[in-house]
Formats: sequence, C-alpha cells, structure tokens
Amino acid sequence: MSVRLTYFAGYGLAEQTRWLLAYAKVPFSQRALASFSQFDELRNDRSLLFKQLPLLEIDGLKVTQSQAMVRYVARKYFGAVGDDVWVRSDMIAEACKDCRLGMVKWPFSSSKDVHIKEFVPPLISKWFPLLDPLAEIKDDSEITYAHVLIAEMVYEYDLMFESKGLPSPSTEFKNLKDLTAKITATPQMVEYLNSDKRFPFPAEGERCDAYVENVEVVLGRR
Ligand SMILES: N[C@@H](CCC(=O)N[C@@H](CS)C(=O)NCC(=O)O)C(=O)O
Repeated sequence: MSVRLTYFAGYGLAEQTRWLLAYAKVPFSQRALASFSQFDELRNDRSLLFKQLPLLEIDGLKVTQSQAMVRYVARKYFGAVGDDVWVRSDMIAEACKDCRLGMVKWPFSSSKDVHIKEFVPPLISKWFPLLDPLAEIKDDSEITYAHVLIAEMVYEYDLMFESKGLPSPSTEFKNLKDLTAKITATPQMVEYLNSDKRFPFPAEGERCDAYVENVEVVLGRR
C-alpha cells in the first residue's frame, strides 16, 4: 500500500487528512512542494482534477478536494458504522470544515490581532457550543472520523490562541477539551504530533512568513 500526500509545508486543507491517516495508523509519505514548476507539472499531468492542492494518492488513485480526501480515508480506514452514524459524522465534518476556516486563513491575515479578535470569535461562538455535546464520548468504541476532525480543529485553535498569549477557546467546553485530550494522547497521535510529518504551528513572525512565502511561490504568485 502506498499513501502520499502532496501540499505545501503547512496545515491548511491537508491537516485533517494527516490526522485521520495518523489516527488510523496508516503509514504515509508526504511531499511539500517548494516551487511553481513542481505545481505546474502536477497541473499539466492531470494529477489534479481541478488544478488545485492538496492531493492524496492511494495505490495510484489520485484524490483531490480536501473533503473528498477526508471522506475517502474515513471510508477506507475507519470501521464500518450504521448509516445514521455515517451521516452524522459527515455533517460534523462539514461543520468542522466551516469552523476551521479561521485556521486556514490565519497565516494570510494581514493583522493577526484583528484576525484573532474579530474574525475567529464569531466562528468559535457559533460552532463550539453546537459541537460540544456531539463530542461527548462514553466509550472509545464510539470514536468516529468526525471526532478526530473535531480534535484537530480544537487543537489548532488552542495553539493559535496560545501563540498570542490568550486563553484557549476550548477551556469552556468540557467535551471538546476532553475529546481533544483523549485523541491527542493516543500513542499514534503522540507519534505523529512529534514527528517530522507534523509542521509547527505558523506562529506570527518568521514561521508564518515562511509558510506564506512557500504557498505564494508554489502557486506562482511571486
Ligand atoms: N475546495 C478545495 C479548495 C482547494 C484550494 O483552494 N486549493 C488551493 C491551495 S490551498 C489551490 O490549489 N489554489 C490554486 C488554484 O486554485 O489555482 C479543497 O477543499 O481542496
């Protein structure tokens, strides 16, 4: 089995798939593009259905569109569950996609202060109270791919607020906090989060600037 993820050197639209692969203990390699010519080659050799990243390759199958990637990995590597659980998980996954927009946009915001004080809080106050009851787990066997996505989102937002010396948004949401702690404490997630596959949080300053530069160069904007 060969699994490869192609994206930039950062989280963006690829991190959910990285977490799902890591949680499901699926070995994967990744390719962080560094130049426009690498991206252009993929656009021209038809690897990218819509000429966009990220790209997930599994045994020759080329999957793009981050949410199609997430669902494909979920279907292939997470256990079989009934239709009701699948549909609920898919709905939660869409909510996570919407809520984590503040994460995806963070590196590109011209003012991190405005972003964290004005753009992100409405996302948190809309989605966290709705997701909190859905994050309650009585037994580990209840964990679905959607729970891993919730944990990913909560974890990244906590890192974002921490990077600005602000209290973690998850503090007030017991189920979100407990679920995130549970998932990130599993041996496979500890391994992933400490591996060189996990990119550091793009904190304001050099790290963020380097990520933005990477994206702009690869997309041919600089
Ligand atoms: N709906 C797509 C959006 C993908 C997307 O916007 N990718 C950006 C990079 S994060 C891209 O490749 N932009 C280049 C382009 O659209 O030409 C997804 O979720 O994967």
